[in-house]
Amino acid sequence: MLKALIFDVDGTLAETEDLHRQAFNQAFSELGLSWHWDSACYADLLTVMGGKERLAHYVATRHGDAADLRARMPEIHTRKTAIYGGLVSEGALALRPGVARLIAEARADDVRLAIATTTTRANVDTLLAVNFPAGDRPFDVIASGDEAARKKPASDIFDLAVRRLGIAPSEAIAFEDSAAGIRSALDAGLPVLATRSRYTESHRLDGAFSAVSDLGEPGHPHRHVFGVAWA
Ligand code: XBP
Ligand code: MG
Repeated sequence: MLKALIFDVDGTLAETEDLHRQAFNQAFSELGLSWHWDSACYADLLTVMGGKERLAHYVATRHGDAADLRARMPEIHTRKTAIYGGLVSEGALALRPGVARLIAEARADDVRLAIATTTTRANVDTLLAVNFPAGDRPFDVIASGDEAARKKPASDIFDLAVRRLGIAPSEAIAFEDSAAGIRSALDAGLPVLATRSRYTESHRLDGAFSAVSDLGEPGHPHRHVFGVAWA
């Protein structure tokens, strides 16, 4: 019996990655760094999950892992996160098609809702704040960022979400947009429904039991779009 839906955030709940990219570039500029990540560069860097880890990978592979640059990474990522929060709030970043509908229907059927994401809790809270009223946040469980010892594709963050839900992985469905996220959810024992996003168009979705362009597919009653009746 389906007891919970577990959502990834970036690329799944909302198309956030280009705002992350813009926030990184604005932080670089404000901190006097001449770096600029265009879309193609960022798509390549997105193979590394986690903004801090992505930054470290960039410095190590493009700047010889220079000690002075490595020492500045916490400052850069903190500034980036602050800028990203402003961009999401200002732009009132909307949820992807069908997400709000599915969340409302799950709640109506007492199917619990959780988040399992690599991004920071601050970023999750900002996205939820612009999409749900303060007193009516739909997620029972939020597992995010550094709560997991290992970032996706390791299963840690989905394992944590399942533990906090107090259910068996087979009693939930995970929603993901990236190959690394699908791997993470599968290794946590979760069936996965994939919804490719702008930066994961080229990703292989091996292992997902279904892949749709987005959750707003017209004409698919939610109970059957996944081939899984939920109650
Ligand atoms: C996607 C990520 C995150 C974001 C950047 O997370 O890998 O690192 O790209 O956010 P998910 P941070 O798809 O699991 O939601 O800079 O806060 O890491
Ligand atoms: Mg994602």
